[in-house]
Amino acid sequence: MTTTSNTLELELQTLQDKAQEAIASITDLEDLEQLRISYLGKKGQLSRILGGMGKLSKDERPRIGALANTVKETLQTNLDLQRQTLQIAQIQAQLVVESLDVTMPGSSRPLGRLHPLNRTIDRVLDIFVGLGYGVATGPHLETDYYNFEALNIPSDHPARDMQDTFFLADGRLLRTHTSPVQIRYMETHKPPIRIVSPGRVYRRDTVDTTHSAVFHQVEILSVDKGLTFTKLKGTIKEFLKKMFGKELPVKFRASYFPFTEPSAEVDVQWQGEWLEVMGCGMVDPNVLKAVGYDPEVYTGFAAGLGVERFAMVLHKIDDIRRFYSSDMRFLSQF
Ligand code: 2NM
Repeated sequence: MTTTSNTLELELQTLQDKAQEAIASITDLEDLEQLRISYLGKKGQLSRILGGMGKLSKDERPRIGALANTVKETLQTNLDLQRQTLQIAQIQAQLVVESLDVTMPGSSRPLGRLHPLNRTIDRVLDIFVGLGYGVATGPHLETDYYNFEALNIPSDHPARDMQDTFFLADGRLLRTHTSPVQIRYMETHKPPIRIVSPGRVYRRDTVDTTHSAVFHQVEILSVDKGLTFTKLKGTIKEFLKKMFGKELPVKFRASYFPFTEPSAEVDVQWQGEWLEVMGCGMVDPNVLKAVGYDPEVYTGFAAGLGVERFAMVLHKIDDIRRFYSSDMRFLSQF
């Protein structure tokens, strides 16, 4: 064995010891790759040592070559193992940082809800839709004809004072009830018809606990051959039963509306009190004539309720203005 081969053998052994120590102390994947390049890369330390093999004799070369291969494989294995260890450590660290405690309470967000007036309207509509009625809506700005004339309320009629009206300079007005929607519907549809009309209405009233200049109505209208007051009563009783959740004593008390004859107010006995909840009647023949229906062939019944008033008696609300004041302490109760 020559000095050169001994020197190379020693250098290889030293290289392996140094490299193994360095590999074990590395904690970063990027540093580990730099280390691999510096030992096993093309211009690395192992290549440099092997550059000296040219000086070896032919019979020394295989032994040193084999040793060099072993060193290379050993270092490669150590590098691979250390890389795996670091990768696992990196994933573990990431899992700690990114982990979520799914048992932690979430941040709650306030949930929106429908306004009690809209909830009341929706319930009324659901019931009449269930009875075969279609929903009809129309303009809030109306003409004198649709709001009054066609509804059998001529200009000198005292009923015009009953619903003091907001007029525009051009003679148009804010509808005082949803009935004009039904006039428009009858003008464009042949009987039989069954419609329910919800909407906002306007009256020049002094605001107090039971009056608002803007409020809401739902009106129903049915026109067909052979409709009678008895059928009107049956419809209203069925509606009230569904609205109050059970059958209650109901009273039809004679009243007056210009657009119905006969007319009645409907009272319902609830929690020991008689409550006036709606008005109704058989559509006046003059109204049927105004829309081109023959009152000798068709009869109609109609009914209307004030949504605010209905919700007030149902929920024992003392002041109509509570509906419009956006007070969450009030609104959250419904
Ligand atoms: C009510 C009471 C009685 C009513 C009448 C009509 C129409 F268009 F057919 F003539 N619509 N609604 C009516 C009848 C409304 O509300 C208290």
